[in-house]
Amino acid sequence: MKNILVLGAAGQIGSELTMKLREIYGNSSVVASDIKLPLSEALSQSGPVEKIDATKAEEIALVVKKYNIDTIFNLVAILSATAEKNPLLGWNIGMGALLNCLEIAKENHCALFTPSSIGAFGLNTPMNGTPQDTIQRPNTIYGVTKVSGELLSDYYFTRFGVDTRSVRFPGLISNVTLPGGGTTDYAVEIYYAAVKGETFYCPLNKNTQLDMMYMPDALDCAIKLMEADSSKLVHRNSFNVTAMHFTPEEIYNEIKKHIPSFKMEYRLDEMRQKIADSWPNYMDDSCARKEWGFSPKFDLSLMTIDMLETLKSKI
Ligand code: AKB
Repeated sequence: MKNILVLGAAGQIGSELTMKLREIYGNSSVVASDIKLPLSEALSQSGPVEKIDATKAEEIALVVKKYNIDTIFNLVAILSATAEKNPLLGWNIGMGALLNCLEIAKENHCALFTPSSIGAFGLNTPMNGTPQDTIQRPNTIYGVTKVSGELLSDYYFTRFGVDTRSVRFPGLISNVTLPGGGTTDYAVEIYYAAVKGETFYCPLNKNTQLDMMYMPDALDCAIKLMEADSSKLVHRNSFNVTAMHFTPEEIYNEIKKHIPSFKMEYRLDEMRQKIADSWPNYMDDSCARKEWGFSPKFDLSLMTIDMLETLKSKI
């Protein structure tokens, strides 16, 4: 990777991935873009910034040519719960941006990273130890776009030789930019409530177990996959990756070890619960570990220490 374009740089992943890429590959080599400017001070002051609406192919193409881009991180998506409220928007944004990226990557010989998600699975997928290759019949529009995206990305690789790579991210927990409209967002919001001394109202029931990952591991994961030796990749779109799995009750109890006065109550969000119930309890990510050395560092306990320390100094 020499010249990199990040689409969706203002988002939960983009805001941190852009800074990490700049640290590794040099500030001027990483272009941060989003549909709305200005970006944060950190992003705007550390390197090039461009305004791009990723559903407009010509806007991406212009920037790809201007900076001689060889790698695109396409982080444009509407998360599961928001997409479910506006399915057409979810489809148009997710698939529109992806198709544009695939075509532009084909024409300009770029490598392309596009996250998939645990949302690419559905009710008839094996829930425990979900295999890399298994039934994918999601019942959400978010999941439908993710499966379609995986298939299209593999198609562009086999048909046109475009270097497409992807992972099925679990819920991502971070302390820089809040996610928005996801089903797993509760696992971020709970830390903010704990540090602010507020009662947390959990939208999922106490037994809902889901895969999760701390943002530093998610960033390493995306970069490591894009740097991986292509001849070792048996799979491409997309690899199961996970770092931990827990229920709301388990994360609550972990936080209580540090803040014993913290209180959580359950206030179910029916739509989010339905979505979460259709996702795996935990995935088998052995292919990612074997094919490109995926190895996350943070478990629930280490992540909780780091999240609480960081948020205490931030809030
Ligand atoms: C969501 O909850 O929609 C996302 C995801 C797991 O893809 N965080």
